[in-house]
Amino acid sequence: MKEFRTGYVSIIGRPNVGKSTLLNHLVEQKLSIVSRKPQTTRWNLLGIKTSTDSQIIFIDTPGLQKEPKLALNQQMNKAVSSTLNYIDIILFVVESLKWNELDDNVIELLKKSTSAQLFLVLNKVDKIADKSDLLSFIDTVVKETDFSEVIPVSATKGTGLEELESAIIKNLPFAPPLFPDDQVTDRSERFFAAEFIREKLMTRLSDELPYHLSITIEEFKEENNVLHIYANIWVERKGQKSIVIGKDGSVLKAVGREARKDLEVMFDKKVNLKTWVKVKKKWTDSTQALKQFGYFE
Ligand SMILES: Nc1nc2c(ncn2[C@@H]2O[C@H](COP(=O)(O)OP(=O)(O)OP(=O)(O)O)[C@@H](O)[C@H]2O)c(=O)[nH]1
Ligand SMILES: [Mg+2]
Repeated sequence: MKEFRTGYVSIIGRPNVGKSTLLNHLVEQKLSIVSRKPQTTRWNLLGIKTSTDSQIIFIDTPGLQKEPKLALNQQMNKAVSSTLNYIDIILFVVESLKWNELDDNVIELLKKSTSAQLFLVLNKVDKIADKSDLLSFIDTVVKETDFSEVIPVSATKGTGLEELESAIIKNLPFAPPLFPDDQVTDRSERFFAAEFIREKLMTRLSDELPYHLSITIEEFKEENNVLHIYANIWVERKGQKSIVIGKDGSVLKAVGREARKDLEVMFDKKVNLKTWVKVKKKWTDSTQALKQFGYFE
């Protein structure tokens, strides 16, 4: 019998390169929220993939930011660093052909803070018309750093994901599994309820407003086969509250409807979702508020 391999694989990169999309496609389930805006992910999230001879424990992390000022953003960066001392492999995700100084910032941190194996994952290759551009991009990037693997992928289209997965498994240590084979994440149902609501708000609201929102779940109970979920949406100012609610409650209704659909798929149950919008001044820069909203684990 082949020996079993198990290990932690952290997905790290600057905001918006497609880390969460990659996690979802690797575990073949929507766990992590995705949006077109940078800084969507705020917490580390495990996605566990178990097969007959391996268990890969992926960690999706927030996009690493350069010198963040607000307490919220500092906490997001800390979440990334907190994975660095126990992981086996890092998937350093970049957007193909779009290297910028934030990528330099990430690679600098990785080089100085971890001895884990470094895989370079070049995402969004579906956007490249001329593949020779990709080859010259790879040439430039690998000159600077010693990567154990360099793998072009498209997280949305699924290109390269099998190659990525087999390269990961080959490089994991021999060890028994750490989680039961039917467990796919470490997060609670409440966590997903809050995140799916936030995702719909991020998609629907423009500009800066999504960065001033946080969700708490006040009630989560099952009665007669229906899940009743009551959530607070926290904003920083009164003006933001009326935007989130929308004219005659239109925005909040649409968000509730969309989030409920996703939650019914995830929990395989009917969901009754109620939301309230509340103001907590300057919560993004208050350690106390961040604790109350669950940002410190
Ligand atoms: N064309 C294309 N778009 C992609 C691909 N992967 C992700 N995207 C898009 O890129 C955007 C950002 O994706 P996310 O998965 O949220 O990126 P992220 O790195 O997790 O972002 P943060 O959580 O903000 O750090 C979304 O609009 C995705 O649909 C890909 O392979 N091809
Ligand atoms: Mg993300």
